Amino acid sequence: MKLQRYFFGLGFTLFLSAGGWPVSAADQAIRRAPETVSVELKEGSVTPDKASISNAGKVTFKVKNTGTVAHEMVILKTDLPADALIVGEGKVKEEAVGKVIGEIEEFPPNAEKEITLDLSAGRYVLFCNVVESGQTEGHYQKGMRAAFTVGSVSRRKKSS
Ligand SMILES: [Cu+2]
Repeated sequence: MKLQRYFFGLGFTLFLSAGGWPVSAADQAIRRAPETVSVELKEGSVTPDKASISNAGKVTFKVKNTGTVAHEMVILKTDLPADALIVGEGKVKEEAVGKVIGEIEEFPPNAEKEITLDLSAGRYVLFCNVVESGQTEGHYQKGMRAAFTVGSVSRRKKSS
């Protein structure tokens, strides 16, 4: 029948213009392109190439130590500002200030490590929790920290 063929043709055209098999919004969220965040670690700083990503999901952190001593990177979920984490004996008290989602253990200069994490929307702090022997201040206190945001989380006012 002519009309049936018309509808079949129309349906097929819509199918193609929609990009193939339809997927639910939830599936699309899971399948969003994997995010990659490059991070540079060195004495006094943690520098991600982006401070936020727009959607929750898998994130690969490619972390390079461009400093001259060993560093590590902790990914902590917390609502506290990056520079306001509680410190004891030079170290951030991780369990007291948030939830550790992942960690790249201490690794040497000129090396690169990566970690892939499934991050939910929210605020994070990326920091190094190394304390060199004989030092009272850890790398975190010396500036090795950066805020990182996932999803549409309202901006925190900058403390001045
Ligand atoms: Cu460090």
